[in-house]
Parts: sequence; structure tokens; C-alpha cells
Amino acid sequence: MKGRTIVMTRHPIARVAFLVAVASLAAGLAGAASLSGTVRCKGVATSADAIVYVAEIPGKTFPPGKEPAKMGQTHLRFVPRVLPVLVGTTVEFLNSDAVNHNIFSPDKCTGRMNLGTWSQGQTRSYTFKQECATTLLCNLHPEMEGWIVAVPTPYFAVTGADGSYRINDLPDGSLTVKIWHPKLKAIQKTVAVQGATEASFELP
Ligand SMILES: [Cu+2]
Repeated sequence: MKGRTIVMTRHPIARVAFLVAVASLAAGLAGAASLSGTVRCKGVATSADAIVYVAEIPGKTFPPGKEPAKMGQTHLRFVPRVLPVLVGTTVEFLNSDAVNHNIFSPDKCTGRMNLGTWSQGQTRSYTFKQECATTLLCNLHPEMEGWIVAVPTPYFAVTGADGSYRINDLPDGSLTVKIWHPKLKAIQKTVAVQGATEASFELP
């Protein structure tokens, strides 16, 4: 009887404590901070297509989502031209053109993959199992060029033509931010993120 009373009174408190803990954990994981600004890409036509990403959140790992990321082949182009994904993500390639396409990569980090040749309305997939900045080419159309960068956190963005980028849901802290561009040398900077933080960069 006594034991039962203890269980009845303690249980709801434990449950509330548990829910509070879960809520704090979720808030900590998502983060309320953001990072935005511009990347000036020198020596290229526009400041588009730079990937800005957070290299790590200390003590945290990020499992990839189950939904595939997508890069299409449309009007003899890779769309989008530049795609960041979290390591472990599968990318699906849909051919929307009336001609066949191929995708291969000359880069070691993909094992120099070659997905073969496929026709309109069909897809092929590839899973990026490690950090990798790869060029994608089509052996039927030498002018086709796309890039996929597999990065270790889900905190990434691609710059628009004006160089602007925005990354949401970050935790506060001193974060290593890396910037990658298909034609320019990558850089990294440490940024003190607290709340809505602005940071601009220049790629020489
Ligand atoms: Cu092609």
C-alpha cells in the first residue's frame, strides 16, 4: 500500500521532468540562431553557387534523412547546378530530357562512380557515404557539369546570384564555417554565432 502511494505521487513528477528534458534537448538540437550574409566571389560572373556550411557542431552527429535529395537533368543541364547534401544522403537523378544522359565522377571520394546511361523519365541514385566535393559529368554531353558537395552537418546554404545566403536553426557558439565554390579555392572561418548573426565572406 505504501509502495503504491509512492509510485502514484512520484510518477507524474518524473514524467514532467522527462518532458521538460526532451523539450530542452529538442530546443538545443534545433537552435534558435541563424547565420546570414553574402559571399563575394571574385573573378567569376556572379556570386551564385557558393556553398556555405558549418563544418561541425561539437559532440553532435547528424543522421541523413530518408528522403533522397534531387538533382535533375533538364535541357542538357544539371539542375540545380550545385547541390550540398548531408553525408549519407542518397541523391536521385531524374532525366527530364528526350535524350539519354550519363553521370560519372572523376573524383576519388565517389570511387570514380559511373551510373551508366538512362533515358527520359528514369532515375538513377547515388549515396554519398563520405565528405566529398565531386564534379559530375555526362559522357554524352561534354558541356554538362554539376557539383555535389557532401558535408558533415545539415547546416548549409547555396548563395544566390547576389551572393546572399542564410542558414537557420543553428545553436549559439563558435562555429567553423566553410565556403566552397566550383571554380574558386575553398576557405574556412571561425564565426561567433549568437542569435541572428551576420557574416560576409570573400572568395579570392
Ligand atoms: Cu547528358
